[in-house]
Amino acid sequence: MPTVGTACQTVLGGGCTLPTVTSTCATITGPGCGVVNPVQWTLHVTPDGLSPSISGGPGSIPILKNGFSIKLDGPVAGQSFSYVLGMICLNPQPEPPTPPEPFAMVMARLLWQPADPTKPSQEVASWEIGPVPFGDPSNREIAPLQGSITGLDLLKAQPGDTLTLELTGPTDATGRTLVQLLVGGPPGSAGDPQLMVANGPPLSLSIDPTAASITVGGTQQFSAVLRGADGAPIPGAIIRWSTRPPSGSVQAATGTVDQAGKLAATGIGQILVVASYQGMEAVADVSVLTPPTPVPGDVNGDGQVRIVDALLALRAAVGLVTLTPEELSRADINGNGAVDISDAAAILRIAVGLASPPIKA
Ligand SMILES: [Ca+2]
Ligand SMILES: [Ca+2]
Repeated sequence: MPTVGTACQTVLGGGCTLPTVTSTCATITGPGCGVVNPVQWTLHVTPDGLSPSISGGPGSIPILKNGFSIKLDGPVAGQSFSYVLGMICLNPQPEPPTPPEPFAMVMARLLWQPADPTKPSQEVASWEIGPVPFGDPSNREIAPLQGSITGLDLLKAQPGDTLTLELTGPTDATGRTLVQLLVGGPPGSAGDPQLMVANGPPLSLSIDPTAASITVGGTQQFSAVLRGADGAPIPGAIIRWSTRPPSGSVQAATGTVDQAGKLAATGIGQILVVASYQGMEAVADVSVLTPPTPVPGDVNGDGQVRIVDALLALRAAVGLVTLTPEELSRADINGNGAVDISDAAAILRIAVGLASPPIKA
């Protein structure tokens, strides 16, 4: 199992195309390629909650008891997480006590609420943040407070579960909050409080089948399985499906894959079907071929003209079965647009070797 990059990805299977540069995390694909990624989620704290991306302008919100939540869209592997929170101390006091007391401590809790209402909310971590130093509110002195917590296990978290960061701050004698949280601003700035969750055990993604050959107009169902470090499947992962052309000079096929993993091919060539999960990919290589030339008399389309084809035509001629347009085309030997007794007889003669099949344009 080659490892690519610095603990970026571990490659499973023989079909992976390795990048030439291995110093950075690169996209690794290939037919049947399974890529293992240590998943990492960066969640940004916004006034409305946790978000994978930042929205809104910079601002600050008072911390009294604030809950910032996000609904997970997939399982999260987690053994540790780190946090960076930009805190502002509202300093209403004329002078801090001497020596300064760490008066502005903030309690933080990370809660996991399963979507299943019968399962209780679990506290996965709790810690104290601070002391938030005194600052001049007009200067907005920001204390970026950071740390990490280990021992989380969110591997069993499922899509639809909720992760909540709860911050509780102190108040002064009048009940006014003493600490604000700076939110908004560019990623990585002091105004971008964030949690990095799920720097945990690797997951792997596999696709089945890893290669397929279908004809234009045909479909192929694919499935993808996410596995944990122990190899056990993790149900409920939301896999994204897409296609892309193969690398190289081969002809690219056309087709679309739906979000249930079913490919519908519309043009001949090669096409890659890609299952994606949190930056991981598993890729299948698909050949899209021209449909075989229909053989006149081969009503059931198995490639041979046999007595069973004649019987099928006979049953269609007397109205016992209804043929598909393709079957009808192959059964209509005399080309009159319908299946009749004479077609059945002609097919029978072909089947027993008394006649040769007509050449059909
Ligand atoms: Ca046949
Ligand atoms: Ca006919």
